[in-house]
Amino acid sequence: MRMIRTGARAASGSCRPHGRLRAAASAATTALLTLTALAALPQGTAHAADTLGAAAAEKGRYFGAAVAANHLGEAPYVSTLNTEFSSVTPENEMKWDAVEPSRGSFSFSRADQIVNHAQSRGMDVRGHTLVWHSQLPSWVSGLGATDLRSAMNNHITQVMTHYKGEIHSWDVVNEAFQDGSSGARRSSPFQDRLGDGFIEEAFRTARAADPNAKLCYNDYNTDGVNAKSNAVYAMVKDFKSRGVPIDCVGFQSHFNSNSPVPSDYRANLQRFADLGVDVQITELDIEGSGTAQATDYGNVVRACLAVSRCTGITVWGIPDKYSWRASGTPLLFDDNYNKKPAYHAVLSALGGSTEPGGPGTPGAGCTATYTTAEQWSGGYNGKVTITAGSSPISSWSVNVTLTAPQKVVSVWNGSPTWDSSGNVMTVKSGWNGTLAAGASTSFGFTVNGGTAPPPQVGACTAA
Ligand code: 9MR
Repeated sequence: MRMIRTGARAASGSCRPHGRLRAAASAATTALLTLTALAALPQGTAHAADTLGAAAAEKGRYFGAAVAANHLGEAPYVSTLNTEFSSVTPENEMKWDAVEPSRGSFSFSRADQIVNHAQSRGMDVRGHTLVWHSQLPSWVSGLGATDLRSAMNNHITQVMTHYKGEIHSWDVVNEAFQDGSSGARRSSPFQDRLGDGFIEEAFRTARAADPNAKLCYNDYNTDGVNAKSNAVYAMVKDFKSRGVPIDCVGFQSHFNSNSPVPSDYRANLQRFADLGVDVQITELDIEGSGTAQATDYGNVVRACLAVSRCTGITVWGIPDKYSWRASGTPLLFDDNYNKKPAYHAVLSALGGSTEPGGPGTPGAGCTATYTTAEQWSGGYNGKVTITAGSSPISSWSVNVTLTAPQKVVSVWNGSPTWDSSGNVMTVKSGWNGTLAAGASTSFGFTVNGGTAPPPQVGACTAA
């Protein structure tokens, strides 16, 4: 059956819009249902989506996952994919070694499996990737310049034609720049034999093959402003000024403690968008767990939402166990497909609804951490930082216990009451009770009557 369809794709050589039309029809149906649902709600009741894809759609974005064809037989994998995501990226199935393992011999069956699944559910598909130094069959690396040029252009043309009209964005060239401070292109068969011009040539060939697909350059370690992202920025700026067809830049966003979410992440996305291209977060994963991981995920989503040309986010896998970095538990679902705090932070950042404290919402509530801000002989200023868990909160409360003769003489950014002993102070939020998932505020207090022992700060409770 696949053979017939593949043959038809190749033979027609023209746009096969059924996939896109089906997706559009499905989007229209969703829009209609959303409108109906909104109309049915009592006036004044906020409507909040309860899946990643639906919440992102309400913000005009897609929310996707990298998908591996060999997991499509696993029921909870498929149901999580179908329920939560509106876009898929084949994790490995569209790479050169998978689709053209020997010269001129194309094999699309694994990738087709993913595309068919996506289409049957009205999901978009990101194409990943056409020209990359990795997962490149050895026959390509062995070619001389002339042969390599025609092999590259043929590869782009054949693959894009097979999926013509069915891919919303293609990673045309992947990871062509070096890490570090050089800003140079990475050595690869393409770079070494064809020179800098191979990237431009690949984009021009891609535009001719499928004029309706968005053409992206995709890379990692380009998420903040740095030498590597500056080099990519200069290339995109040059392409735009010379009319080389490029529509989008993908920021892979693989984060861990060595490569944390940069503080200028949003600003970096924005400066690329300002060049006149869309930006997409293409391979998001963040190693870690609990509140810290949730906070990072929420910040990434908020950065994308703050940039109008950030059109979508793809996480690089569904459950942690299938991540390329499984030991770092970097994804939104645990090995049993339970939603992690990071999931709730993402849904909440997208404006979706999560049930605070409900089943499957570990990390909801708040945490309180104490530091001594200033100290002098006979007293100190204490500071307590309150951080919301994986769901937004509207008020918080913390107990602070002092040891006599220490006494609190003033409190700011919180509203205190004391127990009968005078040693236990309960501080409740005032104006600063409303916190987004993962967001923080603090209150402070001055103590006279000694500096030791430090105050005991109890558990934070939230509503
Ligand atoms: O997740 C992919 C993993 O299964 C492959 O073994 C690996 C091979 O290079 O590629 C992984 O995906 C990469 C993506 O295609 C490009 N950016 C980096 C990703 C993580 O390595």
